[in-house]
Amino acid sequence: MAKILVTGATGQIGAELTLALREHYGADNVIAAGHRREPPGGLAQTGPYCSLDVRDAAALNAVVTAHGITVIYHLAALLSAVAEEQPLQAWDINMNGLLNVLECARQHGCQVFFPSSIAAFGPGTPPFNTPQDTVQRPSTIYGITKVTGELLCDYYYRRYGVDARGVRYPGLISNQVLPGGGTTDYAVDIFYAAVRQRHYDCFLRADTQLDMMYMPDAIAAAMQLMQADASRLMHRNGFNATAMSFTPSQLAAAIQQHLPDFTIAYAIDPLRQAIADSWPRHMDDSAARAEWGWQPRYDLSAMVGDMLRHITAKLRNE
Ligand code: AKB
Repeated sequence: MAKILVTGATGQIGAELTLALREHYGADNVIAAGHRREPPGGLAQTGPYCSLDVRDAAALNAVVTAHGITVIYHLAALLSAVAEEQPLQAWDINMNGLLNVLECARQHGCQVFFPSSIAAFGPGTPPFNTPQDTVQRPSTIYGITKVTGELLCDYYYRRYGVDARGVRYPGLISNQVLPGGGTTDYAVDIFYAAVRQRHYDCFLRADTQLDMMYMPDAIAAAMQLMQADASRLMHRNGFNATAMSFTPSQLAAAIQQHLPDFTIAYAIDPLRQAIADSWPRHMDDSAARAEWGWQPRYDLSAMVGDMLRHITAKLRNE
């Protein structure tokens, strides 16, 4: 039976992934690790939790040894906008954290999941039907850590046989834990504002088209890729994976189908707009579909209906 460690387990992906892994592999087999000393509600009640800074290699090794870990989902990282405010810290957490995880995986024979991002591309990348293998010259520190991370994972596989795998996530939309400091966060914030005050001031331009994915699909992608037959994988890390691609004005129109009095205005944040403008508009994810059967369940309209239902219920109970 797999013994799984999830780093960054208190974050947007980590919190939901931990619960899904516990459901699948048994609660005691999934150790959640986060930077907070006290685990947040759901994580504490459903299984083991430890406080861990991934930059501390000795502490990471101790957790892996103590629990006999065989698989690491490494999600601890700073996101794009906050990384741009603190580039040195972003490098430290994103790169030294990953290097520690890969070294630990090499020593203990663990499988590794590393989430890359659309941020691994840059202004020189073809923006539409962005190929799986193409120019990767990101202009953000976050993107630089993601493309370097993809290369490091490939290196550890080739050089040491570490079974590292990963996808390039687009913007992720979810309703449990808020994203912290990303450029695509508007696509989550908008739902809370729509339900609370029927109005949202968007920090990206109306026509900023980006790839997106609903969290249940993001969780399924990670688990499916990790379970995929290795002999079918031509790539291993940085699989393009998307579910939908829309602009803020298209998302607002989809919300207005449910809440006709919802309005949107635009108050552009130059930092996040510049980051978004450097990313592709819509990726070609045919390699993921062919090599491990990637198939998203939620399109724009299914995601919007589900998000509004969940956020309405959540805010009613607050
Ligand atoms: C961000 O906006 O930084 C992230 C991402 C696309 O990687 N959501």
